[in-house]
Amino acid sequence: MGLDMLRKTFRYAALAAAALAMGATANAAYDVDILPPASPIAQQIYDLHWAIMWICVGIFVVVFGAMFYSVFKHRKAAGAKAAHFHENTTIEVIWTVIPFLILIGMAYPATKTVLEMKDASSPDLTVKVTAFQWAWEYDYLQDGVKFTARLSTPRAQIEEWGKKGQAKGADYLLEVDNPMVVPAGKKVRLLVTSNDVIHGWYVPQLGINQYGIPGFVKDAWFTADKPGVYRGQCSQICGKEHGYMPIVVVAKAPEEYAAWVKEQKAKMPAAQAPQQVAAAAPAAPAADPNKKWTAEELKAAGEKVFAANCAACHQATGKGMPPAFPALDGSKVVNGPKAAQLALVLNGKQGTAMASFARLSDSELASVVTYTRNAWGNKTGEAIQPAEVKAARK
Ligand code: HEC
Ligand SMILES: [Cu+2]
Repeated sequence: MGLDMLRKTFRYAALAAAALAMGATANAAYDVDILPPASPIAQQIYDLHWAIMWICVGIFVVVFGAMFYSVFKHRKAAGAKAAHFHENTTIEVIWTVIPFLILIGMAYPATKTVLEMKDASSPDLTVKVTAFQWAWEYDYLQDGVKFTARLSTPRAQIEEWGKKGQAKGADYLLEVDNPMVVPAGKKVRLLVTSNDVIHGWYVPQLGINQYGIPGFVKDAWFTADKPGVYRGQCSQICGKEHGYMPIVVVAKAPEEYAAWVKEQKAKMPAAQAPQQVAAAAPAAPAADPNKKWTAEELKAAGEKVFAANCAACHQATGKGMPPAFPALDGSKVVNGPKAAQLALVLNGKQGTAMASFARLSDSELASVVTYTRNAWGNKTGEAIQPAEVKAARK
């Protein structure tokens, strides 16, 4: 009788395990799983996730099986008599040692992965990632490429300002204007920091979720297994646009990556003309705030700065998206005294989406302000010099 019962219990347990296993396969078909890993660390995390999941399932089956069996076997209705005993050293040792071994068995591979995650040594390239409310800046330290990535889907489309049900792709909150591009198969080290509050650089398929903390530089690394597009988001609640600072990493074949770097570099000098010319000039140029730029130089550079930093809200046409984002074309502020406009761009406006742009360099700010004062229908004819920006910062 007892043996028979035991056999039955085992049969049920086996059935339950089979049902669970089937559930797991069905889940894979319905995409109930963590995202497919695309880097060695992500692969390890994925494997750990499932290995530990199955250990838990095993423990569940054994513990609940034993409980169920005992309750059923020793039920009063079947005439069971309770045994009276206190303490059983053997069983106490067993139920201490077995869980201990299980824990070690899980902690050992998990610790190995954590240590490997933190080993960002000997990378093939290093990218400094700076978080802002609400964008990411990527600075390729070796390749000399630097840009900002922002959500590219217009607000009007996200919030369906026009007609309801506007077409939106599946990734409409996971698209950026300038994705981070990396060579596939190479070890990329990230130096993650922040300019304002705590953010998190989180790309699940690459196995990274790294805090960006103001005043600290944290490192992380990944190697994208193969070319592809990997998406993520800021993982720390960092303010009201937290949900709108996606991350897109595009892994390309190394040759394509090299071509991309070349292309980016060709774009860079224009955007940074005043700054770079200053850096190239002989006598302590960076310290020479009196260098004057022509209005044309400033406007040309300003257009690029505007496209990278302002156009998402104020639009390339300068028409903005009223009422949320005012037009700069014809704006009273832009056509008014330049000091007031500069102060607004430098300090932002509390409580609105117009953030402080003090992080831009003096020459970037000078050029973008000059540009807006002389673009579209605005014709102030006034240029603003980096030296004026520098003075206004104080
Ligand atoms: C995240 C969206 C956003 C970005 C990016 C942005 N702005 Fe603004 N900007 C605003 C909003 C919103 C206002 C209106 C603030 C208010 O309520 O007064 C504004 C106002 C302004 C105004 C005053 C316009 C007026 O007529 O009142 C100027 C000038 C301006 N922004 C310049 C810039 C410049 C230059 C940049 C790029 C360096 C920039 N903005 C980037 C959202 C943005
Ligand atoms: Cu953030």
